[in-house]
Amino acid sequence: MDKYKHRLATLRKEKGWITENLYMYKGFWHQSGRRFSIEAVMAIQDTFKAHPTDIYLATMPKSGTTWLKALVFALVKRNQYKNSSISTHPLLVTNPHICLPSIEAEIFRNTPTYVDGVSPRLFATHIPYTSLPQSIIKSGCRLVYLCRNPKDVLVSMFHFTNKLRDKSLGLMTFEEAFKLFSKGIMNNGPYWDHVKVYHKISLEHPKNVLFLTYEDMTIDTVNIVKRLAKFLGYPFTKEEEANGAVQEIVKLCGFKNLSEVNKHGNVREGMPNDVFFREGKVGDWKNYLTNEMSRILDEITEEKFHGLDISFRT
Ligand code: PAP
Repeated sequence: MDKYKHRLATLRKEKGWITENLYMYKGFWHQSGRRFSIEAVMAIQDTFKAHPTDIYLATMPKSGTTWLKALVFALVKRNQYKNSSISTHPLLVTNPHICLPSIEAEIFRNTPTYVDGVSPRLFATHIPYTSLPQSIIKSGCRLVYLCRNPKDVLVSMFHFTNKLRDKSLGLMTFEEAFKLFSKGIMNNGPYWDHVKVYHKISLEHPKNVLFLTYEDMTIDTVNIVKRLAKFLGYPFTKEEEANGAVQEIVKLCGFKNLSEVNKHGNVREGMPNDVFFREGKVGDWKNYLTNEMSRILDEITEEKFHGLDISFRT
């Protein structure tokens, strides 16, 4: 990580959420000195090599990453765990972030899991499309992008931040979170730019990039899971559908089940399993945003997404 430290001095800096500062790199804000950081992005660009059979899940933080990781892991590995006793399924004993790692965390391990990974290798990332290593872009692999209503992302990130924030920074107020978010300042943000680039790529490469929303996944879970399975090359057979295999995966990966499994323990030191499970609902923002805050975010969203077919069901 230290190898990239000297580059930070030349970058624009802003107030951070979980960490003291965020740095602007290739049009996006990144924290420093830990996983999911500017150093991770640089190290990945330098060393990571994608395989054409890889599957990537890309999200802005707090857009449903944990849920999507669970669903994709369960879908792709369903035959592997078909005959094991149901209680030994990894998702019943382990956090989805362990089952399906993020490259920004793996890159700093002594032996990253992807070194000997069986095909297809499954990875997640919060890295903006424009900063992904060329090998991911050019390898022809499949990528699922999941986005969520910005107001719920803001609220979710606000809570996550106050659970994990450096103690020296004190608690963040919601007003502070709102101000930073609406200026685009958040790790991997601006939110709108992150979404827009992946949306554009999904239109240009529909066979390689699938664009989903958390809201559709919540409202229409079974159909979205079937669509996801087909896109990834693991469609459900008629027999599986008749036997309730889709519903089984939906239940296994549902908020109720995963939040129960992850009540205790840690993903790693300082990162409790339960920090990824809060409400799991669409529209919790109504409990936090004033009318004025809501109006401002609506205006920004309308302006940024103008002419694009990006909307969030309620
Ligand atoms: P990450 O990007 O840091 O990995 P991510 O999983 O995207 O976090 O965000 C957590 C959000 O997903 C939480 O939303 P909330 O704060 O509004 O409640 C969390 O509750 C929600 N979440 C986690 N697992 C599920 C699930 N199985 N179904 C629906 N929502 C979920």
